[in-house]
Amino acid sequence: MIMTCFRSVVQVVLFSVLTALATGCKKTTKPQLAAVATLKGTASFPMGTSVVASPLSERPIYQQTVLTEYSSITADYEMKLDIVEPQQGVYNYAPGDFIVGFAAQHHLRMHGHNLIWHQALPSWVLNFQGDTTAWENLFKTHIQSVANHFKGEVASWDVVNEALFDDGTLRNLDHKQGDGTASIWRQHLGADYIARAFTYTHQADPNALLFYNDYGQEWGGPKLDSMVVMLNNFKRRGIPISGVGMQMHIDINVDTAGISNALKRLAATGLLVHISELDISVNPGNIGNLVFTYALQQQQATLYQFIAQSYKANVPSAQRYGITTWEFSDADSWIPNFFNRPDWPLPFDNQYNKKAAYFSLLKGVGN
Ligand code: 9MR
Repeated sequence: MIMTCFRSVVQVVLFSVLTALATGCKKTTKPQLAAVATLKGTASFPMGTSVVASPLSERPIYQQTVLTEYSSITADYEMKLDIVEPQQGVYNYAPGDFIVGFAAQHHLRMHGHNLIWHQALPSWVLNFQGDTTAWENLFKTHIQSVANHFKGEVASWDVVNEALFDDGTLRNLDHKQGDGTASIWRQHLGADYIARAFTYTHQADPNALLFYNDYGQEWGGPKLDSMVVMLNNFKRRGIPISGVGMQMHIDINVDTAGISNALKRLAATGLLVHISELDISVNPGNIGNLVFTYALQQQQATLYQFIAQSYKANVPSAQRYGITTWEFSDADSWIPNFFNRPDWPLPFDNQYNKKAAYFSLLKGVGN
């Protein structure tokens, strides 16, 4: 009797001690935090942003956001002709090298931007005097020097940027002389210079994927038509082109059917499709004292989600090169400076906080 009682007491004490120990153990185990979703962790295709070297090296929140959210980067301007060759034969690769070094160190895809553009040209190019052969030599030397320098470090290039006028014809100096929209390349090199730019780039870096990059495809009409004709023509001729970039500098009044139509038609070329410079302006009317109201925030957010969903719906997965925004914080967007107006086009606000646009983009890229 005494023994049985003793045994029960021991059992109760033992049970209590074990329970206490177990509870104690549980208490000291840290609760598992649910991982916070990120753009790159959620999308099944690369998520990119353009970057500038100085904030990337100097501003911790900028660098941290790039590393947390994105798997691909593009340089805003550090690889353009006016920066890499400010004077003929004088190369300045340091800013571009910093960005490609950052990409390599953190295993980010590096998208090169750009080799041939009618803007961002230094005066030595604008004032260059020479015959057709001399121009061809300048053109080829520039392309191959830059492609060769970044070879093995960039995955891809925007080889030619914005070669078409909005009416779908090729930019050239005869068309709209003097207003800055013409192309000195077309003037001196003839209409087929775009194809040759691809061939020259491919000779210098056969492993890089080569893109034609432009804006306004979502308008449909002659610009999209001409682009599709040109891309199909390059494919038929065996010109080494891998993809097309749809910049998508759009605003909240955009016709969404135009976006889906453009994605569908560009995907039908069989090329990779990159949404390459996305931003969504909320102040296309240039209103000086505009307030970024809740309604505007929601309107913008809905569009970000729509674009991601339309991209998935219209571009087959094997052709999705990814979605890249042009910078990621409103603090660093080109739009307020360029148009001299308040605007809030990107997924992060001026303080690098996530906006409604961010959460909708995140929802849109997920499955
Ligand atoms: O955002 C870029 C800005 O910082 C540069 O000063 C400018 C000139 O190099 O280029 C801007 O980027 C443009 C891009 O290269 C092509 N599509 C339009 C972009 C905005 O103007």
